[in-house]
Amino acid sequence: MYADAVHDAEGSDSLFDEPQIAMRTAPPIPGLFVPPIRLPLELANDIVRECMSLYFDGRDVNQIMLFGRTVSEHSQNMESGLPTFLNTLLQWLAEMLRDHLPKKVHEMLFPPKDAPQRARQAILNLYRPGEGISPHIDLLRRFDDGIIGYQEEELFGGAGPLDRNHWDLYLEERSILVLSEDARYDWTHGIDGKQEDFVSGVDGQGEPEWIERGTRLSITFRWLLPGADIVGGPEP
Ligand SMILES: O=C(O)CCC(=O)C(=O)O
Repeated sequence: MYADAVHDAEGSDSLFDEPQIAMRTAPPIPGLFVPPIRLPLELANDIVRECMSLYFDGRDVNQIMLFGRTVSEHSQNMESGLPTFLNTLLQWLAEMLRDHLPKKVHEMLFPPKDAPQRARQAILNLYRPGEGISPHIDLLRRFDDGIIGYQEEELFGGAGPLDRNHWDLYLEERSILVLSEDARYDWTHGIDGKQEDFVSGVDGQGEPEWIERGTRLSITFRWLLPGADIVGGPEP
């Protein structure tokens, strides 16, 4: 995954077509968090199984959007509207991210039960090797601050020098990413459509290596802004 400052119209690919080296740790973009935790293998396998059998197997689709409902304060099921396996994932994320995010960010992503209820949207994206997603900022008038991403398979990265407004980040299998504040509003993010990525050595040690892409499944959660669940009007 890479991040570009929106103000940087030129982008920052190497002038000499040298491959950029993907970082393995998050660049210093305010509001971007890539905590050093991984979804447990068993839970990850369950999620892949559910996603593939419910949405992708035998169908020529690579993206699914799911919408949660704004539940009433009397509802027992706080995540009503999303399938159970996504609620299980959210519960795990809420627990595990607690020690890795500022309290304010954690509460934005996982509000206390007595906070006003909001509706989540989940997007499942399936990427075959060579596929990516164009740089973008998630829709400003549809989604609020606070985006959680989970990726099942390897991604890529590469790091520009510090004085550039472009960063390449290699996201390890089963890693978690949070976009908030500047990272959500002032930077675009995207995935180059490549077959392999040039990635820095583990812990920044050793030679960079080429890593072949596999099939990648990502799940992202967003908050719908009030009224954004009503479709059919002008695009927010
Ligand atoms: O698949 C990803 O990790 C990113 C997806 C994304 O940027 C999006 O759905 O807006």
